[in-house]
Amino acid sequence: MVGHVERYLLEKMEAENSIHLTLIDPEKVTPPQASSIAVKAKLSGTSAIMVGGSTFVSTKHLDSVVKAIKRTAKLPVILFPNNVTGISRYADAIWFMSLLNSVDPYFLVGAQILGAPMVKKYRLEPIPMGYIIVGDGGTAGIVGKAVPIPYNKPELAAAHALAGQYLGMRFIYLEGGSGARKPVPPEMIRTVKNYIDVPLIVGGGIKTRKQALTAVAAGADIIVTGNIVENREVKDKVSEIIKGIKGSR
Ligand code: 1GP
Repeated sequence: MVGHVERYLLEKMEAENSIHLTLIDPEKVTPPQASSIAVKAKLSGTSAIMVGGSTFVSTKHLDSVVKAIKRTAKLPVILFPNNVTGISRYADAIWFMSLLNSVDPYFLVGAQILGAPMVKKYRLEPIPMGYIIVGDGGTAGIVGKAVPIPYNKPELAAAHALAGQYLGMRFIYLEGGSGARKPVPPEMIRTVKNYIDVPLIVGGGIKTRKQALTAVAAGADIIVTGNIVENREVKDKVSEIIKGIKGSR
């Protein structure tokens, strides 16, 4: 059941310990901008491109963004959907995710039921992932009707993560919220990592090499950055973060 993209990620992690994924929010870019960000991020050593945002984007625009990235960067494109409207037939894979601390069944399993037939029809590779919103939660927390787990309750995040693993999710994502003032703290990452055996993804508010290094040293297997690629310094910033990741273990 493990598909090409998941195998690629696992092999990369095996070889490099920790890896970096670049998140592009289709609402914030034109297709040429997305392609330029992805090409620069690839040159800096990012392993794949995630495409998704917290609010609505037209499928037509999403398709154009994904196609532009695929054409130029030639890296796997993994959808990071906030709803069924985040599915594009042109991507390689999709984080088939459940927002584990949402109070709304729609974000736990409702959107997934609506989206599953489309994932099959488009032959997208589903990668099961448990998504947990922590800290102040940001836009994703509001849109997903989450009860964000406070940073000082790492054992609660760990309980959510372990439940996700026991339910069969093959990745766990600790989300501090895009543009979070404070990234997920190392104590929370460490506690969660000690509980689970599946790869741990950490994102939200990581802007510097030091923050990336701290997250990886605490146990993050995959670091996701989004906001920092939305400005002109994309290459420098992503290189800096990746140097932090590679110099860590
Ligand atoms: C958001 O975790 C990601 O879903 C990335 O966050 O945009 O703050 O890098 P940033």
